[in-house]
Amino acid sequence: MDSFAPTKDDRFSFGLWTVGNPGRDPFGEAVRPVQDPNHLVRKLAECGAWGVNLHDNDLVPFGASASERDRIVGEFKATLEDSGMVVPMATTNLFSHPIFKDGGFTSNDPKVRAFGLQKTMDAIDLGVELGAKIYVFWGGREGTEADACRDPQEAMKRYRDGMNYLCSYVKDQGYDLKFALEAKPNEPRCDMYLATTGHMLHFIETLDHSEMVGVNPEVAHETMAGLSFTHGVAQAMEAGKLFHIDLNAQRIGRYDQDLRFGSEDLKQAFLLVRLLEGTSGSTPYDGPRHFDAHAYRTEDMDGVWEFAVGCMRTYNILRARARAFDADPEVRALTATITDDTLDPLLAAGYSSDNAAALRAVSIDVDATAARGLGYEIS
Ligand code: GLT
Ligand code: MN
Ligand code: MN
Repeated sequence: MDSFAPTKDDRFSFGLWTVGNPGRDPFGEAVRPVQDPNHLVRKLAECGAWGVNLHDNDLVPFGASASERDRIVGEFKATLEDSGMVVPMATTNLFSHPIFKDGGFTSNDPKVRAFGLQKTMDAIDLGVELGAKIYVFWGGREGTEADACRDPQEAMKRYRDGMNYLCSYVKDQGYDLKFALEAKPNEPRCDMYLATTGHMLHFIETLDHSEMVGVNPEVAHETMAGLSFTHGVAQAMEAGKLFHIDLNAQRIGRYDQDLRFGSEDLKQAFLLVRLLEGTSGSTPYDGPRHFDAHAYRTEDMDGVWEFAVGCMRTYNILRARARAFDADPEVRALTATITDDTLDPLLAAGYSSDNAAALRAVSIDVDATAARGLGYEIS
């Protein structure tokens, strides 16, 4: 019996575009055949996944007629039902079609912005019909190469107008749906707007209905820029804004690799799982554990299913390691908060002129405090 084998209780999900990724890249053609979404759902269920996510066009081809759409969606719902799988999240493809080549919501052309809204409203309807509670926005073409093409302040205003419009649409329909914004610093555009989770967190606070909007950080996207993913996620959690997460692996400075979870930088992966699971005592993340990754281009479909199970098992192994780490008395001693009967109440009381006078009167042994070794190198 494999104690790390994934089960539905782990709430692992994959995008149709991940296990269905045919391995195409800018330099080479597809290496794997296009997969039927229904087949992908059945195989994911067999592997121990709980959920499947999709872009509108992962399921319904661009330009399909209404009757074709209804047939495809009906069959997909039956497959979900049979396999006991759910659709926790859905999203819109606002990056593949040539109309979006210079942005969707931030385009200079109102026809493009209007089409982006039309397409997203249709895709939101589809996601809700399939049961999605989270709607992800990755602005894959919201950025520039010829940066003088628009005032970046104007781009922010248009991005905000788009989000406000769609929040109002969801509220008007009475949908039980939250938005999660996904940042990426570059690729496929030279420079993308709202490049990091931190940029997104501020932008969200400027929206009309900020309470229904959070973030969907992705390991690869923060790591590409050399940032600490764990710190970005922690900031989002602390703000109550971690609505969804994209787990994968990435080497710093590369293109968006979307590698198998834990296959690079295991220490960051460990710290991330520790944070999400709250093993050090913080409040855990309770949303889906979503893998936005794909198998190496060297693999056939057998390799893809090895990859999918590998993402989930690695998460479960790291969760067990994180629990053991935080239960270790030596770790607990090294990471314990230092208490001080005089300073703790003074710091907790916050500023007033009396408190500041009292704080200033405390004598702190600076040299002794600075000289203390913290023991983090202990082995
Ligand atoms: C695309 C992108 C991902 C996003 C997907 C959702 S689309 O695959 O690379 O990071 O999460 O829009
Ligand atoms: Mn992603
Ligand atoms: Mn990515």
